[in-house]
Amino acid sequence: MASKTQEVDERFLRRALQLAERARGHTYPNPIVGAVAVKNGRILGEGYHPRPGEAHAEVLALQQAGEEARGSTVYVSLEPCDHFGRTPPCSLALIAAGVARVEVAAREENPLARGGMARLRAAGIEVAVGLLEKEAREQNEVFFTVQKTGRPFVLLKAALTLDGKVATPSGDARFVSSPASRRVAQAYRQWLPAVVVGVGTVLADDPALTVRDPDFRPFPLMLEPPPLRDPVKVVLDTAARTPPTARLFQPGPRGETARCLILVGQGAPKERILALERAGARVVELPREGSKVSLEAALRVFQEEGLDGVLLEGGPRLASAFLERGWVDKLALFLAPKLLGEGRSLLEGGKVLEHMAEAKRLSLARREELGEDLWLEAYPTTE
Ligand code: AOF
Ligand code: ZN
Repeated sequence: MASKTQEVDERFLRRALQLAERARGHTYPNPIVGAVAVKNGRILGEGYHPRPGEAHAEVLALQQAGEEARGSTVYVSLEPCDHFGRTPPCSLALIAAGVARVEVAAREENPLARGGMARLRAAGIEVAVGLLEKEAREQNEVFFTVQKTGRPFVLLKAALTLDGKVATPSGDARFVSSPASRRVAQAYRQWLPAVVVGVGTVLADDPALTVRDPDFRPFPLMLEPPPLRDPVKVVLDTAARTPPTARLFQPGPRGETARCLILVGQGAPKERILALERAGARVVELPREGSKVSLEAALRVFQEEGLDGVLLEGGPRLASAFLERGWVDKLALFLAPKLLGEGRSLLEGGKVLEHMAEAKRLSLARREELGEDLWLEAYPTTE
């Protein structure tokens, strides 16, 4: 049974995780981090890291607490940093403020920043780690995946009929899932820095790829929605067939123009590239792999552009290519109670498997009803 002090610690630590959520989608390449300074059961200061280059969560919480921070416990969702990055080390700020105890949810894994807990302990501060670690790691799964794999986090999102179809044979996909599902699906666009589609999806659906009216249920720790912002819009388009009049180039619901990145294959027609640039896109020519733009080269562009996480929104060939290479980190699927028969599948063009035993296995992390639809989140299991 959890002790009374553990219950108290968990409550304040949860508050730190909730504060971090206020900046979801705004901190890349940094994680979202929240901190709370507490003395005698009373919150003296709270903070969260709002965006890269700005103050860290602990520093803001200490600032708010002022002199009172001496002798306090600071609860923080991520191990305090121990490096001079764009801002000075939080470890030194905590030591200077004279805090008595630091309770950390998840350990830092950025080799440049880690070491905060060791420095605090060496300065005689009591440090505990591991409470709400699972929640804290999940909250920053993009950040932790990038640290681990050295490539962007990829989330495959799709709406399917019960027979696994995402569109009719002619490509009509409007709409598979209900409005309630589509609002939840939009939250993923706010979370990840970029949304990626194949040119086939642009030609078939002409999607705007904006965040309009999201329902933030994917993030249970979120108390209030963060400021809305659109993701960078990326099209994989070997022959530069994206129409310059496509909706994705148009200003979003808040009047802003999101960055558009069109990745074309070497030798794509120059006049089409120019037309896309005139429409406001940045066009990058990439080597081909077979008849398509090299996905490895595309991932490198995402990295260079600071796009630490991408939302794959179709189509089936792109989804299949990413999955086969082992580059899909998570899936978010919306299953509508419909049957289509012939149609486009979630995955197409991949290796044909002989035996059921070879099927790609997933571990389900969420199964929820969303009106009539079923909402699933899953992780490919690593065999
Ligand atoms: C913390 N508290 O609130 C955040 C941390 O360039 P800087 O100085 O902003 O450092 C960024 C790195 O610090 C980032 O990559 C991550 O490892 C850590 N983020 N650490 O103690 C915070 N946002
Ligand atoms: Zn820091």
